[in-house]
Amino acid sequence: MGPKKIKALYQKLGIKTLEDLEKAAKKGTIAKLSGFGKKSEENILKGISFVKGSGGRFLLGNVLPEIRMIEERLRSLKIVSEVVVAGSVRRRKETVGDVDILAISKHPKAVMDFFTSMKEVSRVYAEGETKSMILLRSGLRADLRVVLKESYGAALNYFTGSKDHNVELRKIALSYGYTLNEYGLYRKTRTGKGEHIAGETEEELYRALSMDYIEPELRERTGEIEAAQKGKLPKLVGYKDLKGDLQTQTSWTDGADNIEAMAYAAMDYGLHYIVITDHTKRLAMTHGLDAKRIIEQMKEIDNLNSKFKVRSLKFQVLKGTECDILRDGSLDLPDDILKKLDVVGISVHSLFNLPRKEQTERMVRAMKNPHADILFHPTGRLINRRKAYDVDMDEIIRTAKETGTILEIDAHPERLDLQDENIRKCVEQGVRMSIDSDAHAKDQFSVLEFGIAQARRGWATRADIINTLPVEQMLASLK
Ligand code: DGT
Ligand code: CA
Ligand code: CA
Ligand code: ZN
Repeated sequence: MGPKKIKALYQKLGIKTLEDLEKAAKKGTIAKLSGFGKKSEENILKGISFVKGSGGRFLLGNVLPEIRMIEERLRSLKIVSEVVVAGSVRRRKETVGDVDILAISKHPKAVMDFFTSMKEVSRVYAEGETKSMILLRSGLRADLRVVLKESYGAALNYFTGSKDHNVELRKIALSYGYTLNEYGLYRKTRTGKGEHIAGETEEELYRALSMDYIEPELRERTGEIEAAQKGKLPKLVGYKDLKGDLQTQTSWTDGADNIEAMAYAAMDYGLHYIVITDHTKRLAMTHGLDAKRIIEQMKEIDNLNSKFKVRSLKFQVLKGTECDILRDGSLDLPDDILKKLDVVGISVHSLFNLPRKEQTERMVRAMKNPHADILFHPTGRLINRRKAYDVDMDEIIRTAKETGTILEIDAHPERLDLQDENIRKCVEQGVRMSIDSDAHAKDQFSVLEFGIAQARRGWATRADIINTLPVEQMLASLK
């Protein structure tokens, strides 16, 4: 809903909370307001049930900083020789149910006391010798298990999951006459718990099961075990492989910082180039750029690049746009302007509810524009908040292949769009992607990590991601 509708709901019906909104929509009072109808009431109810259905899972990007702080603090204890966060966090799943921490220590009681009395703890559900469970003030639940060195790999493997991955590994162990549990891999014997085969490290565990090591991001039981048995796992794009960022916004529109500040922040982050992609005029609330202002912006970028040269800084700012796709699939800037830009990103920011066929045709037409280089956040979903727009993704991926349009993996923790399943399809069909921060401020480049994680979950290698390339090669790989 836009500001006008929100204002009407607040002023005319006194709606302040999600509950108020749901009650009013169910009673049918919203449909009677001017500017609303039966359809908008239905959409409101659909939206509410979607939010409620997200089941209280936390966005990885929102909780990882706190998790890392706790991890670091445990690691710094002398009595702890190793600590790692397992579970869905280690698999870098986009949302997290709870946190599963493992530590090696010979003094479990002292570690548990430390853990349960941290300042972030709001409740202690259980404190034991080997396992404790707490609730953090942030609402997140965390479990800590203390294990012995000899079963560390087996425990790590077990508590990293996914459950489906574990179940399959156990079956394979059985087929070799072994048993696998969180203490280790054992050969069955007639008496006792069996002969210990492996368990101190995950690497030796996978080796003992005759397969290659499987990265945590792949452990979702989607073919990774078969690939590991055949030695056919991809070499995943690495967390330090990005050389540039192809989507950033500045104070020219709705960003917080100017171009120069964004450039220096990107340099500090270790990048070699960024593309400035401010919004276009259709997005009036962001003060989107028209042809005249984008030409001014290009001059500013030229000047900045000259300044960098004088200072012998090997960093380049590229000219770009996040150009709105209009209702009919035409673009919000004329072709003679798009032609002058280094990188043209296109995105849907309006009419999310078009029928599937119309939405698909609209996007396909936009992708066919010879200047349209990258389709930004291709599905428009916001995790836990908004579903993807109804669009035929197979058709979008086919069109990307046909036209040479890059599909973006927007790394914003709430977007992660493309998501893993679609990334995997792109990888299989040879459609290349970019991983971009969509930064709106200079401290937001760090979200790139989440885009890379999502790419890895989608089996992407370096070759699948164009901004792993140096700037000239990246540009040469665009339409
Ligand atoms: P979450 O917390 O919902 O984001 O997802 P996970 O994967 O962290 O799941 P969680 O916290 O319930 O359990 C952590 C890991 O422990 C899970 O990934 C695999 C393992 N695990 C939990 N329950 C079972 C089970 O019943 N069987 C097997 N084989 N493994 C399990
Ligand atoms: Ca978990
Ligand atoms: Ca758990
Ligand atoms: Zn923006």
